[in-house]
Amino acid sequence: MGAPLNRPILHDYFRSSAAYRVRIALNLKRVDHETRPVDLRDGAQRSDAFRVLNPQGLVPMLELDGLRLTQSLAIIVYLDHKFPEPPLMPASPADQAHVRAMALAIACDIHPLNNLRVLKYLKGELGQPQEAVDAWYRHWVSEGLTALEAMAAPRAGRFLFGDTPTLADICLVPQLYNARRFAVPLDAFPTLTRADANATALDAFARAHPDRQETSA
Ligand SMILES: N[C@@H](CCC(=O)N[C@@H](CS)C(=O)NCC(=O)O)C(=O)O
Repeated sequence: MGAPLNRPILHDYFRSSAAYRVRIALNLKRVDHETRPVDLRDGAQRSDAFRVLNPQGLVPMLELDGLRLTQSLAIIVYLDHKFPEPPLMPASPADQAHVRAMALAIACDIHPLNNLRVLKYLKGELGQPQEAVDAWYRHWVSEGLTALEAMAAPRAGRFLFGDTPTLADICLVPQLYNARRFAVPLDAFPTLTRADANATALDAFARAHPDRQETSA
């Protein structure tokens, strides 16, 4: 049976950190939704059927309000407008710029360099050994997190900015999950690991964890 009319549909992959961000936001906003897994290991994201939904061939993709929303940050900003509580951004434009800068430091400057298709290209077409691919991953994550630690530290509280979770924490938690999978040392990032620990203690973040998804394997 199909989803009830107007029930949002998240096209998701349990280990995708961009999809993980959207799962967190949907949970924080308490948006009831259906999940449709797209198995990136099988290349399902590149199928013609999926490219009709997202021409980029990437997850996440959210069907909501008759829209086909793509790009995790665009999706989350849309959710934040449509479901204002709890807000994912601080009130003042200056604080918003700071939170957005931290989120973008992850989503634009760390994550794209380490995406599945980038790592596969390094190993496949460019013939790099697995150790080189792992070194590439760790290099860009460590460099990016070092900058993020310096950005966040002066104004962090329990979370990356202040004492409530924002868009920046929504990007941080999946990125640190990934960093741990690739054994990136995190000792030099006390602000980031504190925010991560406080966020993952929240039910909305915990339920979005890859190991808690039905299709995780
Ligand atoms: N900037 C995009 C990134 C989306 C993205 O890279 N998704 C990855 C999973 S985290 C994906 O679908 N990869 C498929 C592939 O590399 O073939 C967003 O934030 O939504």
